[in-house]
Amino acid sequence: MEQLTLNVKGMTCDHCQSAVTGALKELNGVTDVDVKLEKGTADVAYDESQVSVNHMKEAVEDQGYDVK
Ligand SMILES: [Cu+2]
Repeated sequence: MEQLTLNVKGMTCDHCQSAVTGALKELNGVTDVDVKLEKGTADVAYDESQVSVNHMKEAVEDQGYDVK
């Protein structure tokens, strides 16, 4: 199991927070997500054999946010 923090740009409210959380939790291999609205971060625990970092970035970008 791996852990990383994505920097997510553009989240402004609770809706954004749940959109990002939901997009990440939908991915196979993602086991835990903690999105911090004020900090603009998403802490993700995941199984690296099932999901890649690029996959996570794409999922968040598909919701309309930028990932650094
Ligand atoms: Cu919002």
